[in-house]
Amino acid sequence: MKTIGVVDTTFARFNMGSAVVDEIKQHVSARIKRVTVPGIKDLPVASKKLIEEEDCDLVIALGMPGSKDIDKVCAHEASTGLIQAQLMTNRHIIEVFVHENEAGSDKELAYLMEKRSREHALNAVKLLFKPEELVKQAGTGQRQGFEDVGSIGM
Ligand code: RDL
Ligand code: RDL
Ligand code: RDL
Repeated sequence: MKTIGVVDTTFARFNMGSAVVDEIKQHVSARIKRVTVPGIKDLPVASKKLIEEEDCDLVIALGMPGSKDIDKVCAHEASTGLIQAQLMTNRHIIEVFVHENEAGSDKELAYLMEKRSREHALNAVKLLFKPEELVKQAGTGQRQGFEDVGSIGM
């Protein structure tokens, strides 16, 4: 049985991890290892530990960069760390970030955080269990959260 790691943060304003676990369970039977860290800069090592110490085949890393400039720098650093952890372990870490200022209200932010988390959970399931389904979606302008933008050609 495959193992999926789920790591989220206490900094985020919506429980992204729970949305992901719920979504995964609707599609496949997989072992799930869940941990929570304070913030996005703690995601890379937590993800690497899930892969190396808990034998996860793939990790979904979830977080909410705040709206200040310092938070954008923090998000870039976290993202770089997540990519480095993927290259060190040769495993996918699906980064699910929702920037606090992508939404215009708390209600829209909650909607976006849940929707993007669930849509990337489905991407993770496809990567791990049915990668050919992603090939079918090549070039189709998929987005996570708000509307897909669509294809402009073949
Ligand atoms: O290792 C402890 C903290 O440094 C770490 O949790 C950081 O990710 C916390 N953090 C910031 O320090 C910051 O300036 C976060 C943000 N911004 C942010 O926008 N989102 C976070 N954490 O999840
Ligand atoms: O690991 C899952 C995603 O984080 C990853 O697929 C990203 O590459 C998705 N992505 C963004 O998060 C983003 O802010 C993409 C873009 N922008 C982009 O401009 N083009 C992409 N992906 O192909
Ligand atoms: O085209 C509009 C948005 O997709 C664009 O503004 C993205 O950059 C927003 N975005 C992020 O900022 C991010 O950190 C997205 C993702 N992650 C993501 O994983 N999937 C998205 N957008 O569709």
